[in-house]
Amino acid sequence: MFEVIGERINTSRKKVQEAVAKRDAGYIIEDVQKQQGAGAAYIDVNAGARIGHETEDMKWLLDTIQPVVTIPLTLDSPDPLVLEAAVAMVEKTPMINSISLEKERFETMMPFLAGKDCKIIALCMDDSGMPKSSDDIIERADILVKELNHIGIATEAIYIDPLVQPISTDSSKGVMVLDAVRGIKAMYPRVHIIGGLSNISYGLPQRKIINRTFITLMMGAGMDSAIIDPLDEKIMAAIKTGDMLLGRDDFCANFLKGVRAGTILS
Ligand code: THG
Repeated sequence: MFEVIGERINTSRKKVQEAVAKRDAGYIIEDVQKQQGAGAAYIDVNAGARIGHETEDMKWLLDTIQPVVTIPLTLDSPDPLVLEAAVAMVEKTPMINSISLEKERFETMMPFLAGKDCKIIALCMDDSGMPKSSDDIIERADILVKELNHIGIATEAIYIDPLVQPISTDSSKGVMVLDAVRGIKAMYPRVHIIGGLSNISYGLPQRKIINRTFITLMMGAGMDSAIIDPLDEKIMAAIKTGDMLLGRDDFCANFLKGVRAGTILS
């Protein structure tokens, strides 16, 4: 089944930032319980927006969230030191978000990840920047899988993020990432493909219909998880319907459950 990573606990969101600044645990607890109830498989935690406070904010968020959810956490930071502090605090096997091929990040993250029991999001990013073609994405994914396998991380524990880019500035960006996902899955059928979606619609109006259509195309290409808002019923309905159409919903049971609950509508 498709895995939804709930994206809402991110201090780039105004209300979350306010709650974190005030140490308002009630707001955070209610939000994560809603995300879990809506079907999130993981809760992404990103404390990056209050400059100079990331480590302490991350620790406070983990202390606040961990006792009230049964699902594991996705620890979201570009800073290896923040990730180390966060990994040391979690009880359930976490998903680490993320490693990339950027030299400094790669070289500090690899020794730390060696032999660890965790899931890892690997961004197809290197020091030359965002990938420029589907072959670029595939080549970077190949290096990431080989390197992570080499330090004892199983392919099944790797989530490749091909990096979705805006279609508004270059109309080939959708096809570029879809081709890349098919290429990566042809090479590594057991690797997971993950991503944020909102970048595809950046700069355009009516973004949600773009994100929703794109996620079903990505699912067809082989994406099996995404960092999204699980409280968005329409995108969740598209994902459940996609799972059913791709043969991942025995007897259409989850689809029918969603219809009975009133969350899946035509
Ligand atoms: N890949 C990986 N990790 C990621 C991303 C990715 N982590 C961060 C991000 N992208 C995904 N998380 C979010 C969290 C919140 C929002 C978007 C992505 C969000 N955006 C509102 C918007 O775009 O309208 C902001 C509005 C607000 O302030 O509330 O909420 O791609 N590996």
